[in-house]
Amino acid sequence: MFDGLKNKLKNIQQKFGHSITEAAGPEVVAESPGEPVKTAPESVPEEKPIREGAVRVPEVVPEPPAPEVGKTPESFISRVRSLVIERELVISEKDIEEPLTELQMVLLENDVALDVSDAILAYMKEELVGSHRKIGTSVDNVVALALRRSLLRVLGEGFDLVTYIRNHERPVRILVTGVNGTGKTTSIAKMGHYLRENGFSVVLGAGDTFRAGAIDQIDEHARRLGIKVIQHKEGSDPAAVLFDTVEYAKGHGIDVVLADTAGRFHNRKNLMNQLEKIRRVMKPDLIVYVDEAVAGNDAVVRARDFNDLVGTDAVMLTKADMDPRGGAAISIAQSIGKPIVFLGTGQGYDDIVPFRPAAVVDELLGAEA
Ligand SMILES: Nc1nc2c(ncn2[C@@H]2O[C@H](COP(=O)(O)OP(=O)(O)O)[C@@H](O)[C@H]2O)c(=O)[nH]1
Ligand SMILES: [Mg+2]
Repeated sequence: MFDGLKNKLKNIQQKFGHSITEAAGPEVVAESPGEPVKTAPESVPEEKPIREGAVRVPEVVPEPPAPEVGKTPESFISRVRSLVIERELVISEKDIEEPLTELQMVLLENDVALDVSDAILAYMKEELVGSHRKIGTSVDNVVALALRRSLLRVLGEGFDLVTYIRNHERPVRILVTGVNGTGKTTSIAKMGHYLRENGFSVVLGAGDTFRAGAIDQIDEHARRLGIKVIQHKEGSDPAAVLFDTVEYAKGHGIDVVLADTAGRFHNRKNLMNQLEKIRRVMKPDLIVYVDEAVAGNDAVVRARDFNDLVGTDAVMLTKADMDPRGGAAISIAQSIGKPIVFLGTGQGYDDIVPFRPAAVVDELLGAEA
């Protein structure tokens, strides 16, 4: 997932590190390179391989290191010093101008929306420009932490569907919207499976009545999962099917209604009118907009469009498993101001991951939680 962007971000972080280290000069590397080493080995943190994004907690002072065979304490200390900021590090905007421009290029090349890339750059400046006093933290870690925080700010909070349902009156009515082929019906099946595993009962509504194949498709998913589906004939009014689905849920004490819809109609205006009618009739508690991560910026533009026209409460991004760029996943929440609820990560029913911003950033920066 997002491998292309991940590798580019690794390079960019190194560039930030170089630019900052160069600008800061010998101060960062050592207090005074020629001077005898004042610090005794006992007080120097143990050297650990520094991984991008791994933030060393300064308070944890490990056991004094046993000098390695064949290595003098001096060479050990100087190696540690080269990784550690020994005193206050002051970063000016000019110091990071070049890597910032490169970062923006990388973000745009990977389909991050322009306004979101601007926001990330502004956050990076906010995080980095100024003075840092982080004894025991390497320049690389200052950069990694800044990038981590900047990305977290644009990713938003996510949306915990299980908690939402727990705190909500039943049945919870979830309407799924989005254009054709993005994975709506598959995602409904996955959500049904996920919710049942979390202890909720579910009924599906076959609201894509535009073609017979769509009804057969959701019916087949429901059969395989052993979930009830309410369906009418091809060409019937989807609002009526979904009304019946809600009535069924009420009558049978079902916790959640998952309502499928058509992604296309005779024309766009008709589709929007149809969705508007469904909304009036079934009164959804949540409208989940589905789009595919691989569509990149197109997904962001469409999401904005659907949000403006029929409303959206949360977004599910499918096909994240096929997306090397990650631009839509990074941009969509900030662009439309609505959280991502799930990522679709494959074609199996288990390939659904609740969207946890911290986990996505860990994935992007190759770090542990
Ligand atoms: N690789 C991958 N394929 C997916 C994912 N979600 C859906 N698909 C596939 O996308 C295609 C279209 O899905 P469908 O549910 O019919 O889309 P709909 O027209 O929006 O209802 C199907 O072949 C699905 O198996 C996903 O997360 N990853
Ligand atoms: Mg469908």
